[in-house]
Amino acid sequence: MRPDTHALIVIDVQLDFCPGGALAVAGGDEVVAPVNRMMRDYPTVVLTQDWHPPGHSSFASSHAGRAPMSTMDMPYGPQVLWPDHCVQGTEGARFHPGLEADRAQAVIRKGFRPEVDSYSAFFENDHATPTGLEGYLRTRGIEVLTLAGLATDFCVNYSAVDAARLGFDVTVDTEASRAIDLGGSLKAAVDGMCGAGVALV
Ligand code: VGL
Ligand code: ZN
Repeated sequence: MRPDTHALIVIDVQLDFCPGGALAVAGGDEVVAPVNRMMRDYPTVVLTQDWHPPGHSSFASSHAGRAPMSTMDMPYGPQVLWPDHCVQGTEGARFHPGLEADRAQAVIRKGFRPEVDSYSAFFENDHATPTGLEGYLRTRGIEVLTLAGLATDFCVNYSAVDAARLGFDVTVDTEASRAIDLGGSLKAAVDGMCGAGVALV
């Protein structure tokens, strides 16, 4: 068992990001077994859950004439427009049924504000609005984070870079993560994480 200062952050292991889901990540369901194994080693486990209201501004369907996977300028910067996914209360928003979600002490839901997306577990995509996860971890004395889940190049990447900037010691477990890889986004994410001091194993 890891020391009490360590936590595992499991990013968005939800049905819509698994094969057959609305925004399926190739091999997304393959992270379930390694994540379950890792959870046994950590005294603190936090799950994140992408949790959008219907008509969310990150959905291509919310913008007339816009195709999924295109990019749109938002007041907070460029935003990829996604197929509708992880709508609050729907089957696709549920955790993968094989995920041992009962092991988690906290679940952070994100992306619930209609006008801004939230890739990171720490801040919304305006890079300013906190989710509260930093406070949760700090008040519990946690300093060392391992991240795993979906997707390596979006939510895992943004979460890892924010965590490193906040001063946490951060490792991403790439075997327990899978990427969307949209237009070179995986390479950019790996470079960005390495530049921010995130360890990739
Ligand atoms: C994610 C795109 C949109 C993710 C969430 O979990 O990586 N990607 N919403
Ligand atoms: Zn989303």
